[in-house]
Amino acid sequence: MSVDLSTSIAGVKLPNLFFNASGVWCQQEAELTELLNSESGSLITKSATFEPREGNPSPRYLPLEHGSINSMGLPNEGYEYYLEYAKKYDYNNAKPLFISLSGLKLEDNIQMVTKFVEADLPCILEVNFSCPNVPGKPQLGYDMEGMAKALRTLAPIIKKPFGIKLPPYFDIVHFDQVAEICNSVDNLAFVTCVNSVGNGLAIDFETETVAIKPKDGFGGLGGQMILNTALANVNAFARRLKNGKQVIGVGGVTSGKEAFLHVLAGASAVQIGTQLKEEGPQFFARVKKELEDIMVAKGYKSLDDFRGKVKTL
Ligand code: RRO
Repeated sequence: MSVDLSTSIAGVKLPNLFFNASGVWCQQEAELTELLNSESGSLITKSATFEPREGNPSPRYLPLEHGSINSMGLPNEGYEYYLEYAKKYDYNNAKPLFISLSGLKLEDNIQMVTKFVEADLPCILEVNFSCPNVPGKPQLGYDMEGMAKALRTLAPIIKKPFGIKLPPYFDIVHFDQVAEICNSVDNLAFVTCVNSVGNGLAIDFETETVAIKPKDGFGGLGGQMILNTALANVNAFARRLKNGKQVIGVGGVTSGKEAFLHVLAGASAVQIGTQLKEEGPQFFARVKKELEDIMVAKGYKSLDDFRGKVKTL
């Protein structure tokens, strides 16, 4: 029996549900080419700011026993680099292109989305409301009024379906509030849950020293240790979003099993962060095969057969 891993996001078909989480393997064109040559179903570029940025001092990423910590500080080539990439991208290729934008202020996001709209390209925008690592810049995702204002401003400019990258939330009231804001924006087509769990601290027992240099060692947590937070956020938004709005799951996927759980919680696509960084783009072939094997064993033929169908007690 063959199974179908294809999905659609914002009305665009992906040959399979897997792609990179923005920030991993996607800052420069050579990395994006490797994603294109992998078995991913799509690809997304590193969050772009208006101007290029070097980001925070190194070491700024470290794998941990059960995941990772990072405080990259938004290193990127500046939005024009990704706009040029999007202009020359071959959209006949089966993989749709997602572009992540992360302006340091609303005015920057307005200017960047305007440039993408003017270029009239078939790429899909994911606006990052949740970078936890720029010193002195609290993330928009935890400022309900700021997020509502940004969405009310950006959505009419973008016009087409687009998405936002959300931080993890830890309170039911916050799920309700954010979902209400999202549901009020017609062309918001998807939310990507979750960005890294912000401002964790890893300390080496032997050397009694923090793991990364920026912000006295504070950084976003990713990988296996955030799986359950990610699943909760995926499911919370899948339950609350209306009118066909979708959830892209990200967080803690190290094999087909966690990808299966993300879809069961309600994810329409699944992004890979830490595991892609550690294993490289060949991870996509493995995770696809593992999810296919799970689906065969359980008798599911397509993602629709079990998406969002987690049982409660
Ligand atoms: O570049 C980063 O430090 C970073 C970003 Br923009 C983000 O959205 N999430 C993350 O874990 N790191």
